Amino acid sequence: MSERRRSAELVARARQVMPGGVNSPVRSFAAVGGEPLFFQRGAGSRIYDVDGNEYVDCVCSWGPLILGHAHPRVVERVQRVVKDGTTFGACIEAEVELAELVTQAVPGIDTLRLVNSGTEAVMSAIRLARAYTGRQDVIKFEGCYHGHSDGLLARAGSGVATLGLPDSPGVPEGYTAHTLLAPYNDLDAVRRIAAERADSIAAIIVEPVAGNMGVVPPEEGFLESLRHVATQIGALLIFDEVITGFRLGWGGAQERYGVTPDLTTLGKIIGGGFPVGAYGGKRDIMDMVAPSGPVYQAGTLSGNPVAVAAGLEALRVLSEPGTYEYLERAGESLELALAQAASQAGTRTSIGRVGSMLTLFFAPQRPRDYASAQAADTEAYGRFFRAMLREGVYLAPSQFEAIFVSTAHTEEDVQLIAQAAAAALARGR
Ligand code: KE4
Repeated sequence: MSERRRSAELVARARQVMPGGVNSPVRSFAAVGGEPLFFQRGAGSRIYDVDGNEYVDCVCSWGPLILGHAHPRVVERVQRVVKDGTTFGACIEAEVELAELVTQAVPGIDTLRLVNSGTEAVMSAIRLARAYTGRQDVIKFEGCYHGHSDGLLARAGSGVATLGLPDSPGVPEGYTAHTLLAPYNDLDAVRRIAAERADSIAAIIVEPVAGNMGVVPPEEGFLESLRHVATQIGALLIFDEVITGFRLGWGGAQERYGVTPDLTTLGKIIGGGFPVGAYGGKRDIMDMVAPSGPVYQAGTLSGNPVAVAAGLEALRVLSEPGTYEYLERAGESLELALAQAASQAGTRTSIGRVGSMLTLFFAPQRPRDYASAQAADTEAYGRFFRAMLREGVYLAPSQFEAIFVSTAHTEEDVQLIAQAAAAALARGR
């Protein structure tokens, strides 16, 4: 591991011209100590910093790179398409193809709208749910993160949790007054809120598998019950599948768990490494979106040829037989290897995993909600993160994020990560 001199120089320059020297808080390493790394190349399961150090990448850009870095088919298609122009601000055939592919894959999506980020997708879905139901309140779950739109920055996960922010200043009281909070996996809390405010609830929004407080799976019956409660009170059920869409299976978490929401938000994987988000759902709901209906939402670069080409090619590669079986096996293998390393080191940890997304919690009991996730020893996680960097493994710079395994990660990578963890945990004792 060579000195990270060039990264250090770039941090100093970056902080002169960008808040915290970063374009997204969670990548600042603020939660794990040390200075952020600057990277310059990715290839398959590996990522390289500007000082030439190589790491096994367990972040995969927070989920989009389910095929690993620079998949040859995605690169080739983007190179071919970009020569014919990057954006027209007008309709193209490829955006229809991508919409057809997604609507065929995801059970709860009849029609969809492409946008440019997960935040935009969720913000638009909430607006649509409020318009469709004529109601204002939204139930969200503590520790779930749905992007940074004003009304949803209440007890959010991901970077908000990472930086220990209760929520965010600058959000007018009125905006979050309509955001009702419940603990994840707590159906009694949901039923209490529903009983008190049934007639004012437009939507229940949930990460069907939480990925922003660390990976916290839904408990048996949780998602089915949310479906039942939403239907009962006339609210829409929104699955935020920005992480889980095309991650946990071809049809996402809703197919894996057999629960169909009224609206679904997507992002990350469907852009193939480019900025793409989407929201979609039942036709009669989506028909309210302009220009079919009165709910306004727009975007200069929505459906642009390059991002759509990358997303289409990535999904075509993902659709090939055996891909998800491979991802399941790789995720399970990594969980077992990490659990063994922790047990041998005598470290009190637990692992939350669904498929190829997992989190090693520095907590003896596997968290079931935000409060129990926050009980994790984030100092210990910081020491572990820094030790893993020294061993050549790049983990998420926060206890409240996920390890993402890609099709580019081999069993050799899994063993390398496990050996690094054993060394890092032994050092951390
Ligand atoms: P973006 O606006 O970052 O594309 O998506 C927001 C979003 C919405 N919904 C879920 C479930 C999400 O996880 C996200 C974004 N995820 C974080 C990492 N967990 C993005 C990383 C970052 O903020 O730098």
